Amino acid sequence: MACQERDPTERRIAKPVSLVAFWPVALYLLCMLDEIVNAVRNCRSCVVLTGAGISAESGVPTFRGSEGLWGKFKPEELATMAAFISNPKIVWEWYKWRRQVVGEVKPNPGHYALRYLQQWFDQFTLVTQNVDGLHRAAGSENILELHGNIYRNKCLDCNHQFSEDMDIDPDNIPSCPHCGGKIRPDVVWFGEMLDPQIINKAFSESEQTELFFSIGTSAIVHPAASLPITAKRQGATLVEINPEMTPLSGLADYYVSAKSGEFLPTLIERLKQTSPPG
Ligand code: BJW
Ligand code: ZN
Repeated sequence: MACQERDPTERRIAKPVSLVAFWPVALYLLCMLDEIVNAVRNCRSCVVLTGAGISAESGVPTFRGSEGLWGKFKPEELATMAAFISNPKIVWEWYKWRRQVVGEVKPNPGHYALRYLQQWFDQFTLVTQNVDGLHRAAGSENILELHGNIYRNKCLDCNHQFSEDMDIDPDNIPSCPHCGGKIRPDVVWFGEMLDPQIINKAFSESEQTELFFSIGTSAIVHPAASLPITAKRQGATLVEINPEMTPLSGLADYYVSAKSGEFLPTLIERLKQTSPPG
């Protein structure tokens, strides 16, 4: 159910602009901020979907866009089962490098803002496509990791998960103690099914939620990209935060063209001023 009575055709788009040169637009952005604050105050349930963009301000590269990983590396050579079977050494070298990158970074103000946001709701679910563990590091709870976790390993053959830290040597990939299969990173590659329990829970929360935030995702990789569409169809208010427009922007009730690490802390500050949690 939608939490606010509004004209469903109404759509708000905010762009970051110089406050001096474009003060009417800045005022408009402030009005939209207040409307999003009201949506938070009036809704009891919230689902947040995050993508690589929320970790960009921590220094984790995104996948798409000019600076994205897929601009430098071919996904079909690194993020598919076929790639791992034909060249496990290259795939492990790539993941070792990425583990090092995410191991050196910290959550940013966007991650921390989402930890605070959960306090304003009876039901709050954080669904992330990210494998970097930064939401947990920021203290968020109730996280659904759709695409796995880069620090975890699993067996290629029997799927057994290994949560303990394992330093993998790409020249000497360890075998599963249960079945002898090769150890691989516990992430979801293209063409692979997501964990049914996790994706089903994400869909059922999205179907029931009153408010849905899509943050820092290009919204093109399915099934994750179907979650905000499902929520909107079921009557949720949809807010998108992304400096670039995506296929979702036209559907969103509020499209905020801003960095999550800048907009989300502003939202929390405004919420604290006008309606403290609880
Ligand atoms: C900022 C910012 C700032 C920057 N603040 N924002 C239906 C239709 C068509 C295709 C399919 C379909 N269903 C399934 C498919 C196939 C495929 C798919 O979706 N392909 C599309 C590319 C078309 N999906 C799958 O294969 C999935 N499996 C599946 O569906 O199984 C069933 C099935 C199998 C076979 C056939 C059909 C069905 C699995 C998908 C797995 C994705 N895996 C990866 C790698 C994970 C492991 C790893 O990390 O190594 O997941 S790919 C990569 O993309 C990664 C991400 O989680 C995912 C999404 O990317 P994300 O997070 O959106 O990042 P970007 O880079 O794309 O966008 C960043 C955004 O941030 C940008 O918009 C910026 O503007 C923004 N931004 N700075 C806020 N400061
Ligand atoms: Zn095994």
